[in-house]
Amino acid sequence: MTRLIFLGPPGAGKGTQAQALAHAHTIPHVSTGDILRGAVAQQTDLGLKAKAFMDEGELVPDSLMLDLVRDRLSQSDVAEGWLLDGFPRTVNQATFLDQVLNDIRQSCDYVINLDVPDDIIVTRLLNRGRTDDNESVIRHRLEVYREQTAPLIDFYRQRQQLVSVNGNQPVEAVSRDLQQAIQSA
Ligand code: B4P
Repeated sequence: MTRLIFLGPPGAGKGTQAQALAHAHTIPHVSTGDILRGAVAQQTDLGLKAKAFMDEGELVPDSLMLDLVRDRLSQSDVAEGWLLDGFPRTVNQATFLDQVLNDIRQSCDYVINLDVPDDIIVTRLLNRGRTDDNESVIRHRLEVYREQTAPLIDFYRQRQQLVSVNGNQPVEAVSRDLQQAIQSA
């Protein structure tokens, strides 16, 4: 059974690594970014509300995020394991996740922190070319990350759940280091 959280700055490769690992372990990859983009594409109520925040590089408010995550983690396909990618992004979201996991009698095994320098991130995201991938929005997402998400590194380190991996390597090398880190953690 595998239950992992992927942490790291925007463009660190959370989605890339979580998708590959989920496939290898045949467990669901739960990406809040993918869920939100799906909602935007389908123009649901959630999507219509979230779009402006995503386009600006802001976090989508907790009033939209929390129930969404609780509902997703209560579904039957994630009962045997999950990879959570992009959630939590704030200490408040992490505290909420603790409560949800406690309620459903689950716990997270490890929190994977992918380390990548800012300049590499900007280059990667400009190449990815999503609608929220222009330079000023990327720089703003990095600021939001430093202010609101980076404190989670210490939050999980103090709980001895943090595993850091160098994300500034070719995708296959990151995957290899990630597998080794999980096995030896
Ligand atoms: P996310 O979808 O989580 O996206 P991300 O952080 O930009 O990307 P990720 O780290 O997954 O990078 P990827 O693998 O794609 O968030 C998007 C937005 O949704 C947020 O800004 C926010 O508005 C909202 N949101 C999501 N969750 C939220 C939450 N919990 N609360 C509030 N708001 C929330 O990789 C990036 C690129 O690099 C790709 O092109 C990839 O091919 C490339 N790449 C990956 N690994 C590489 C490597 N090792 N070497 C070279 N290139 C690599």
